[in-house]
Amino acid sequence: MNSKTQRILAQKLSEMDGNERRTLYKQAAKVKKHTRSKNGKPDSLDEIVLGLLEQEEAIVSSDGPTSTGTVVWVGRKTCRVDSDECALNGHRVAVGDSVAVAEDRVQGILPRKTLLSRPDPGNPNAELPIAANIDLVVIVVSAMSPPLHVRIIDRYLIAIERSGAQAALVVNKLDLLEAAERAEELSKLSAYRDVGIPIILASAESREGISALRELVCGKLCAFVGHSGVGKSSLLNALDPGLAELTGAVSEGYGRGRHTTTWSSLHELEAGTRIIDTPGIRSLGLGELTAQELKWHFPEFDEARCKFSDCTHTHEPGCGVKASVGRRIRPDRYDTYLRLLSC
Ligand SMILES: Nc1nc2c(ncn2[C@@H]2O[C@H](COP(=O)(O)OP(=O)(O)OP(=O)(O)O)[C@@H](O)[C@H]2O)c(=O)[nH]1
Ligand SMILES: [Zn+2]
Repeated sequence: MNSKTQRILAQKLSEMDGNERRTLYKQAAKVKKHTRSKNGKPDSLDEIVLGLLEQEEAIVSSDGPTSTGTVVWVGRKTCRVDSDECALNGHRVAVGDSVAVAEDRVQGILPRKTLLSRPDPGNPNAELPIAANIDLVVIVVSAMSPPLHVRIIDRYLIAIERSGAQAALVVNKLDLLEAAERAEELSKLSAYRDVGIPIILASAESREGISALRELVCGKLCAFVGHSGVGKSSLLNALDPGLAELTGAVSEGYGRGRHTTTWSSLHELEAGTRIIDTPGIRSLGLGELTAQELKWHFPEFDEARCKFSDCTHTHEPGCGVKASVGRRIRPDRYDTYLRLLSC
């Protein structure tokens, strides 16, 4: 970055408050983590920050009167931006996106803080957006009925890690466990606790843990994920009785074509807390985890340049990935990989 661009950046940063600057640099760090350099020389954090600011300005100052808003629902050709229906205009928007709109047409997508996505089956290098700008993904499991399985947690964690959002774990239906059984069930989660993922023990039935959950989601854009029947709707209902009715309406509305436009996939709780609920989020982590998908979720393994093309990175002597654990590859990421392989 030369001194002129440094001055431009300093000027732009001086017009922002401390919070805005922190958010911007966090966002830039995520961009840096998920983009590979084209010429072998990665962009510096400052260069990425400037790029994000310029991208935002270019979109907002495009021709004609432009407003910005949040995408609350996405259809095939249109989306809803706050309460207005707009043409997608060729943009691949996701629920949660901030977009610029002019004449009821999306003009551009503002830089995303986070992006939950899945690999495009037709193109291994492309991704299909599921939801944007989510701050926190709450993984819900139940202590019993259905019993606690950790594999699904790992499936969600790799997707959340890639998105840049925070993860938290809620163990629901604690009321179904005898006090003596608690310790044994919860020992299954020690690996997650050790890496600092917040864990809330809860019961939508007895309301244990509900105030801790409310505190956790407060002011954030969240998604609740988990197997069917673990109690996601019941927990949302415990947080806000009006909300569960809305989410119920959305799930019954799937596949009803254009009528679904009257609904929103983004629901507001008290204190600016918002919950995204879409078919894409509901199907996250379900289905077979293919070898290609596993590879897509661990891009840092590629950088370790294991010299064996068909290596499982588990027991092979001389494996480059194993040699990088604790250096280029975080040990907890490698543990997640091993758990996913062994199930
Ligand atoms: N004992 C007990 N039952 C619960 C609790 N939370 C939910 N349930 C019951 O578990 C069942 C499933 O709850 P839901 O809230 O519909 O689960 P869900 O995760 O939203 O399920 P899907 O909508 O299918 O994804 C219902 O019969 C609830 O009454 C709890 O804390 N304790
Ligand atoms: Zn290897």
